[in-house]
Amino acid sequence: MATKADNMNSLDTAAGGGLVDRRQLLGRCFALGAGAAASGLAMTGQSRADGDLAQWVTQAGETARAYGMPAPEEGYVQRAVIQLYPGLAPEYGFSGTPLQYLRGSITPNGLHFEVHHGGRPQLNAYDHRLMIHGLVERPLQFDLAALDRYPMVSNVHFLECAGNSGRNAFDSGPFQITIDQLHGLVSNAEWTGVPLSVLLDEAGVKPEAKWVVAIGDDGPGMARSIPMEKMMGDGILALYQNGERLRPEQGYPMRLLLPGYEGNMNVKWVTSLFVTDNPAHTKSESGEYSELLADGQVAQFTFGMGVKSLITHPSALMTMQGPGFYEVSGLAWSGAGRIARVEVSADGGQSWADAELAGPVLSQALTRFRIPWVWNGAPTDLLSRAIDETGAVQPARTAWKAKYAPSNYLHYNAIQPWRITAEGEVENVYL
Ligand SMILES: Nc1nc2c(c(=O)[nH]1)N[C@H]1C(S)=C(S)[C@@H](COP(=O)(O)O)O[C@H]1N2
Ligand SMILES: [Mo]
Repeated sequence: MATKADNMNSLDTAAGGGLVDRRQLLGRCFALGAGAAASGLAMTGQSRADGDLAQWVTQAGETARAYGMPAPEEGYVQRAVIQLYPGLAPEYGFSGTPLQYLRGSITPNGLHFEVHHGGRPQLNAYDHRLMIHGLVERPLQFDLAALDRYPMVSNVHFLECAGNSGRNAFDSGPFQITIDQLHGLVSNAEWTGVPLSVLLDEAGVKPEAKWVVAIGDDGPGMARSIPMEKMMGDGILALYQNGERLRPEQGYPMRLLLPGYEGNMNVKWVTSLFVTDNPAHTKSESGEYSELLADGQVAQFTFGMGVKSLITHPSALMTMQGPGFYEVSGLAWSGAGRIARVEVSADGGQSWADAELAGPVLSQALTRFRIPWVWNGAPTDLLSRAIDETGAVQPARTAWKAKYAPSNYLHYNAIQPWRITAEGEVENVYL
């Protein structure tokens, strides 16, 4: 059998720093497992060094259970809970998806990120109503039972908070925190629900109606004005998340799902859709979610999230297991459509190679990318850069910063470099 050195060091590189074309891996021996002869027999239940069978193969196992849970060994895979004002307002906070532990593209429901401005309301789903009123022929009211009879669609889409990754905008950084804390306010789910066009058509939108003001049934009264074209286009009244009912954290029993639009417009626990001819300029859209630009102007309605990618593996505060083979893996997405390409650099941006995209590549959805890498043990910087189907390219941090006033941290989508030190530590850096 070929040795580790024969195999991994003789690969032609796809770009500098040891990036490899995936096709070259066919038939190669990775030599990452432990030799059975050298390390002794595995201590599984069936084959133990002492010849005894373990208890779990000689006795009946656990019975079937009504709702499944992850294995106890995986119990550490949890959201990173962050409270902005712990003593003062514990309900204003969020929890980040642990991207460092996930290797696919769908976010399990228990790990979908949360942002609550006033905490998760303790509402009763059976009493909950959605009202469509304002500039309509027939004001309508729906409960969950009525909505369950409507035709539905199922689409996979990412959701990202406008403030995600915002800590990287601060010059007081780069902060050495794990990726769930830095970039965890993005998740991806299959959302099932009733197209908003079906409900609005039934109410009969008047010709002069151009906007819909959506309000949630929680304390802070999240209210956002949404263009009628978006509502009538691909907007969904989501009732299900990855096949089961929405989680309470995600707006149970019903929320808006506006593909590609900044998180806060996806109003949770939605109770009112007020049809108007003008935007309402609510607090959420006049101050809270508007970006101060470099020239002193304010961008008020920045609905779509930019093209973005992150290497999740390896990522900040991980420790490499020594030189040799790794798969660099991450996520890319764009509010404007499909991801066309993700380029990865293993030499600080001097050279780039295309990563493989895990298909099907869906519009406005997280897309997993992967590329083989042989790390030679020397310090280097790993970067990824996404390009979407409209041709938009993920910017470098300096280009992103140049667009905005120094205080802005919203819509941060710049390239994230991870520094690999000689000791194999992974650090957050600004390039
Ligand atoms: N009613 C209501 N809707 C809301 C919020 C809220 O606090 N109340 N938070 C918004 C914000 S800022 C974001 S980023 C998304 C987060 O959705 P998630 O918690 O399901 O991930 O919900 C949005 N919808
Ligand atoms: Mo948000």
